[in-house]
Amino acid sequence: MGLLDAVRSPEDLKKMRPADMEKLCGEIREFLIDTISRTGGHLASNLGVVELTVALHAIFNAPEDKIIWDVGHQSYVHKILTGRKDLFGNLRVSNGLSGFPKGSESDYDAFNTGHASTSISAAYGYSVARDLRKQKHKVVAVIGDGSMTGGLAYEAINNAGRAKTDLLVILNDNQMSISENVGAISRYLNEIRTEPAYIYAKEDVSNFISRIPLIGVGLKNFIEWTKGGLKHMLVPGSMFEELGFNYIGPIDGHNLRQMLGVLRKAKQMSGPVLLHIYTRKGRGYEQAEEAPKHFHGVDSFHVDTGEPVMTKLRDTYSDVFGKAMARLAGSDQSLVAVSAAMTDGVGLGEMAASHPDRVFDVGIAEGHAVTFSAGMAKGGMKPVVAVYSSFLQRAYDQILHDVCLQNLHVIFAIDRAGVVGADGETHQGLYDIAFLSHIPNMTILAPSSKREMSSMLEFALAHDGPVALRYPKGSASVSQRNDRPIRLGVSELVSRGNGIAFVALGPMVDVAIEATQMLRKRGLDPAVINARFVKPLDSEMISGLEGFQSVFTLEDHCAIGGFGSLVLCALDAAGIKPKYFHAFAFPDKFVPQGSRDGIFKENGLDAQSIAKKVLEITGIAPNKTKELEAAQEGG
Ligand SMILES: Cc1ncc(C[n+]2csc(CCOP(=O)(O)OP(=O)(O)O)c2C)c(N)n1
Repeated sequence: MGLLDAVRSPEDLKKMRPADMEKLCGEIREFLIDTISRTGGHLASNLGVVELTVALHAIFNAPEDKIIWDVGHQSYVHKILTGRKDLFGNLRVSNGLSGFPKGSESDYDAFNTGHASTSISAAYGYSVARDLRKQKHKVVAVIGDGSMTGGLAYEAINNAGRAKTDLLVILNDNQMSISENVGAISRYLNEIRTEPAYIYAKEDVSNFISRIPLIGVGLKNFIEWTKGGLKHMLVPGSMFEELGFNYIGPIDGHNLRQMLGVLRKAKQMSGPVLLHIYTRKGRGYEQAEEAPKHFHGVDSFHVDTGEPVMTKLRDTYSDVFGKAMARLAGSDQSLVAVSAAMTDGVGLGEMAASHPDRVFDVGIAEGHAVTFSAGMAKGGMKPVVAVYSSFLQRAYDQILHDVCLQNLHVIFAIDRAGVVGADGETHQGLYDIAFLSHIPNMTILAPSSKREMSSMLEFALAHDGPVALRYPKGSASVSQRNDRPIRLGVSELVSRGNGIAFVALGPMVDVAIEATQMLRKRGLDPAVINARFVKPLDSEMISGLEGFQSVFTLEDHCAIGGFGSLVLCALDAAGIKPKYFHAFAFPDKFVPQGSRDGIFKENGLDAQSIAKKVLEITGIAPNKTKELEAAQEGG
């Protein structure tokens, strides 16, 4: 890796000749493929932005100039070029290199990202601040065509398009979101790319037209007379022009020399500029070019075949959900499913194949997904919005105002609730109970096993009004214990006990059972309750807690506004005051990346830490942790 090893910062890049930069691009691709094949991560998107990133750092002067990566999953090349290449061995692990831009990691990371469609808003904010402070640096937002399906991008364009401020937006169009991109804007971009009459840049249009035999000169005059009219036919990107941006493009984003030239020019232009480039997701690695969806985010894989090193997790909650949806869609013609650009991720692939007219990918538009579903519910359908917990944060008002206020029967299938692991802070699903449970009319459940996942979905479909079903990443527990039917606001007693009660939610039921086994070896006899419902809480179960000296709640959610706080309020309302109460939940801080097991352990939420803490709280042999460890090893 001769050239790449010599690049410690963008300054080294600036000294290179274009021919060497081209070679460097090849070395970067090799490095990405080799590294990500071992660490896992976002491969295809990064392979697609190699020339773009090299050209950006060659022409602009980061960190003075601000480069903002939308979503940020494509920022690996930027990290490699800004002094972080040697940290890639620890990509996405605890205390390692983040897979997303992070200001705390480097000054070159101008804005933290992880969720889509924020870059233009942030860049416009940076530009306005620069102007007010009479500074001179440049601001660049890099946004993919997938992220351009998110409404926030248009709010920013609408706002920035009227301003005179200098701002460069680079639209990296690879026709892919995670899956194939969807929607009318995507179609519009494709038309720009493929229409042969379209030409390189708007300012060449007059020359182009005047060269058309016979009519050229007359037509040119006519266009100058009716400026807006024919522009739509002949000038690419007129939609952006109408919105106040100077449009440049479409440009081949893999042609490095052309990219250098265009960026040099764009840097000198004043006002808002939109540079539209087209690239290939997965470029330079055959397997990724052929299956960009699969290589969007991957676990470790064999470079020669592209096959994963480890076998895929089986029976994840998403799989179980997806299978149940496909089955139920066959018998219930009113069932529809909505996804915000994550059809496969949430497990809806099977239903999309068997019932394509009833599965809707609305683009990266979670707010719209919810209100669109509210409309369908009003119209007599039974919508299930399947979305990751952290992305549902986008749709709080739509849930409250459009669904719950009208008490509509919309089901929220909240995937990746709890800890997600390697993606880190931006993706943790630790807040949904807090932002949903206070909304009137909302029912919230959490399955603790594969079996409960299906039966809770069936319950949600049969119930009326808004229902949220939250479940985690990873394989669903195969426990057979949950055989009693799901009834509104009724928990399940897993095992009777004395003195101590564990009230556990969703996947934490298995953890409570494991902690109980350890504590039994210490002579304690905790009861384990599978709460099933966050809301309404089981009032009989709450009354039953009166008989326990210690009550402990367990959840994969933050403590503030979480399940434990709801149980504590309910106990208080019932006049029950256990001697000891503790909510095992995540503390009031953002939870960084790591393995899921590691994160639970670090936060004292694995069975062993819980058992230890229970002993501490209840005052039983607080320091004899060795015995507890031995008890665990002994099974
Ligand atoms: C609000 C939000 N919803 C969903 C996602 C999940 N997600 C991550 S990347 C991505 C696709 C982005 O496509 P694009 O912007 O075109 O980038 P590309 O990977 O194609 O370069 C999606 C849907 C997200 N990060 N944020």
